[in-house]
Amino acid sequence: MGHLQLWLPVLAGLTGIVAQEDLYRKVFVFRKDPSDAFVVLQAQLEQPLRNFTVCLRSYTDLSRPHSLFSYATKAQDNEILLFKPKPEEYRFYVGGKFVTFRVPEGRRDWEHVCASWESSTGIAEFWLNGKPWPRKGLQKGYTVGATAAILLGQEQDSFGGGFDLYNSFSGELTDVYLWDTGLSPDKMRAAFLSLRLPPALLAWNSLSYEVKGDVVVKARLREVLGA
Ligand SMILES: *[C@@H]1O[C@H](CO)[C@@H](O)[C@H](O)[C@H]1NC(C)=O
Ligand SMILES: [Ca+2]
Repeated sequence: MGHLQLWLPVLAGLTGIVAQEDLYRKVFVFRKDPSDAFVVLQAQLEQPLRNFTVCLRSYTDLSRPHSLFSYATKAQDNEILLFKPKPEEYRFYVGGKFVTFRVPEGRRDWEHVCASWESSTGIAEFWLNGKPWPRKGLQKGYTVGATAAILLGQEQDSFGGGFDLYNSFSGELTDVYLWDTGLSPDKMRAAFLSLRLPPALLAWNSLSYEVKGDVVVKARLREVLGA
């Protein structure tokens, strides 16, 4: 189980006891499809974001649309969103706008994604299994709000709610990180390879989270570096 701390969340409406835990070699199993379950993540955000990187690893056999990472503010439900409308496409939203990254249809294996964004240029990077895709751009000059509801498993259409069960995630998620910087190519590779990473706003090895509904923390069944 590792190191466990209990503290009270500050986010109104998402109350309860939050565990802070080292989830090394563990996964969240979202057991149902469709599902109303989700996991609330607590990040230490002190100021709006002008740069960020989000990374995670997922394993699913879903072919319907599903959300991977949903960061909503009161002003914008799709403030940061990683969404997979179909197996061969990722959508990366910043401030309600999105760019699309077409990917080979998965081999039904673990997929590692990192998406980063930089306000000064609007450049969005998308890395799949340690490899960068052609960069795109959106929302130059935008600032991502710091007061956020950050959820795994559901796509928010309002702050902390407004779920469509047919956009829910079903399967396994692990290695979730959020940084307030754009990661260097070396660190993007390190995230894919599960190597040492810079301090993060959300880090899998000290994750403050709260499970809501049918989500189970389990050990990994095998190594996840499938690519
Ligand atoms: C965001 O990234 C740009 C480009 O790397 C950098 O110049 C800027 O200082 C960063 N801003 C913040 C607030 O971290
Ligand atoms: Ca939404």
